[in-house]
Amino acid sequence: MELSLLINRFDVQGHLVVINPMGEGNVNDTFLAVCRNTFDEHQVVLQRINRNVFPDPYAIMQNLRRLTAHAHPKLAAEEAANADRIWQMPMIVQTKDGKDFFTDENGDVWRIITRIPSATAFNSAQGTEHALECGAVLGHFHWLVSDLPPEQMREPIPDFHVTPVYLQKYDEVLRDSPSARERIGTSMEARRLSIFIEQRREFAFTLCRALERGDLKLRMMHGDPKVNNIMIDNFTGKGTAMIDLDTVGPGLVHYDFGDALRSICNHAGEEELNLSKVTFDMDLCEAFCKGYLREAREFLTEADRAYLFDAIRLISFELGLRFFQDYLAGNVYFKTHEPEQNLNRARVQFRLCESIESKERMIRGLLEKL
Ligand code: GN1
Ligand code: MG
Repeated sequence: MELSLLINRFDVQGHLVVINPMGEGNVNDTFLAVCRNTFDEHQVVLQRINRNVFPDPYAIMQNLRRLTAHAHPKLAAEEAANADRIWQMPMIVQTKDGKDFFTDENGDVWRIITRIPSATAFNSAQGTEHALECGAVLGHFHWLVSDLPPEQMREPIPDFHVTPVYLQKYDEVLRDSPSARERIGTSMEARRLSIFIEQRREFAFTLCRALERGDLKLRMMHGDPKVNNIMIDNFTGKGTAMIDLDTVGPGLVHYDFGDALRSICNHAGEEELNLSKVTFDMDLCEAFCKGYLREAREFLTEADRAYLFDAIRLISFELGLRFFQDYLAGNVYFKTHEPEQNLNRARVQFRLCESIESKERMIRGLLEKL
């Protein structure tokens, strides 16, 4: 179906002027639509939910409805109390017949959300002030959802951040796919990554076991808080919103904390080919943690804090493992432009994981002092 016809199904004010692809997501298809009439303009974000990644798009939309119903009144109350600091969250734009999404003739689910205006999501950290704001935005988001009971939300992707499950998928692809075994057999780099994984098998269970023991408890998490999902106000430079809310669901806030840091503290980004450029930046880490703890201190327990270092180390390992597994499986999950891209993404994350490991004492010291 034509994008302009799709827009017409929704209750968007004004006439469509332009609709263009937007963002750098690895999963959903995202477009920015600008609609105008004589006296005003509305910019909205149209997305097709990737059914390959989100097996139940309706659950995603139900979650988004629950999340916004919970968070928007809290945001409004905050604004009433202090108009100097405005936090935002996108809003669902319904279809003309009052639904939260539209299903097309192929069974694809489309939805529209409002765009956070006058704000930018950067693809990499712009400096310590930016990193601090990113931390504050994530901390504030966790505060917003800290009283949303996890049992009220559905799991957007089964076992999305359960690292041992990715180990299992990796083992399965090696067991079941001769071409995956061949890749490891013929590429030295792939073999090196497989050894890297073997050396960290036990470690992969760290957060799950802490949850089983009851040291950590299930809360609401964002699920994908990388740097370009954090919006910064163009005028004030202050963080204003978390976007990309599809993965919000029950989990450990630790994965979010680690995921944000692994993306913010790596200047080289996820696609770097020169591994020597991939390191974990301590100044950005310190700034992020300050911003995060400013907002999150209230609900983080001592036990939570004890696992923060492991979280940073684990998420770079987990993401590297996910990229590598997808490479071995023939690139079926993450979008790619060339066949070795997921292999290279895995190399970057594992190098970052090594950098984090080599800075363990410094990172732990920092986390204790804050
Ligand atoms: C995917 O689509 P995007 O870029 O927002 C992935 C995240 C990864 C990220 C790495 C649902 O997010 O978990 O951290 O790529 N999202 C999903 O770039 O798998
Ligand atoms: Mg995402």
